[in-house]
Amino acid sequence: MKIHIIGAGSLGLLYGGRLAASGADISFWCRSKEQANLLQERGISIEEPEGSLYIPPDAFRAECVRDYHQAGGPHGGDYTFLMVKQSAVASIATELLSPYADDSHKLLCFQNGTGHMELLRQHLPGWALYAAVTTEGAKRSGAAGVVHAGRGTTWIGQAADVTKDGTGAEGQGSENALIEQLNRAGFDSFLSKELDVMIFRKLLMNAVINPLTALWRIPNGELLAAENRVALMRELYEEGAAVYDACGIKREDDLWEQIVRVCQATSANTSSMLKDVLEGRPTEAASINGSIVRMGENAGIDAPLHRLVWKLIEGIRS
Ligand code: KPL
Repeated sequence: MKIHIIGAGSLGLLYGGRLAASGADISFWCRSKEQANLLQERGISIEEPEGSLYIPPDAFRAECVRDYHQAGGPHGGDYTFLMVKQSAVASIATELLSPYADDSHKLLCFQNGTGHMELLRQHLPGWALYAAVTTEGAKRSGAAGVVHAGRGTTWIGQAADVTKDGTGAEGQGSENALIEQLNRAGFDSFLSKELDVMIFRKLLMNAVINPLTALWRIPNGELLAAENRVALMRELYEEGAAVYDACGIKREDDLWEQIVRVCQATSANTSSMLKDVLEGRPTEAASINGSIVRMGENAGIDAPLHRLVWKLIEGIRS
């Protein structure tokens, strides 16, 4: 299976590295030429709890996004994994992928938060779009290394308005092959028909875990280490759940327990929002907590705690 991976951050390297090790044909599209060269010189090191995994440079390709069009863009790939932050999705759609807007390719979108699927649908009418929701924990250890900081689950679901003619891509066969490939690479993966449930499940997980880890500058597991921290998590959870109920969004009865399990399974991980804060980058707070606030507004209910953590996070950088 040939997979293009746009974005070689912690999750991109983890998925691409393990997929390459399991025999998939992987091309990384990196933001900088320097990172592409480094990957191509050094290979990728993945630190797993049970030991290190080294993926030599001849097991994959790494190029700079600037060379994407010249190299044929998405052509020849079975799937393209979009593994950049929410904030980079608009420019990837308009600058990198728009020349292929009407072609029929398959794009798997790994972003946290909401809004990216609608935006991509607007810009890529011909593509089959899939949301990939993952609770895998990964953190960088240098430009060519990644620590697999917590095992999780990956759910993949196809957007309902599949392609512009409404026929979908090539049907379930290729999706099953993708799931098999991901499982061979060590990712516990499933196809889901409930795209909304999986997106909103992850949204509330991120809305509870990410801002608190970023404000307190602690790894995910530390959230559970003190009663007052758990109490605030629970308040964020309850407020988010009330917004979901007001909007008629289905949520599982054990969603709170799932959030606690994700903290335990990724206990050593630095959440993506904490990483952004530590590196002085814009965070995804607006599309995570901000998204819950806006959903509440539309349904006529206030979500003051989500608004507060969103604004506190944004204030760190202003
Ligand atoms: O999605 C994550 C993130 O950090 O954005 C979790 C699952 C919380 C892992 O850290």
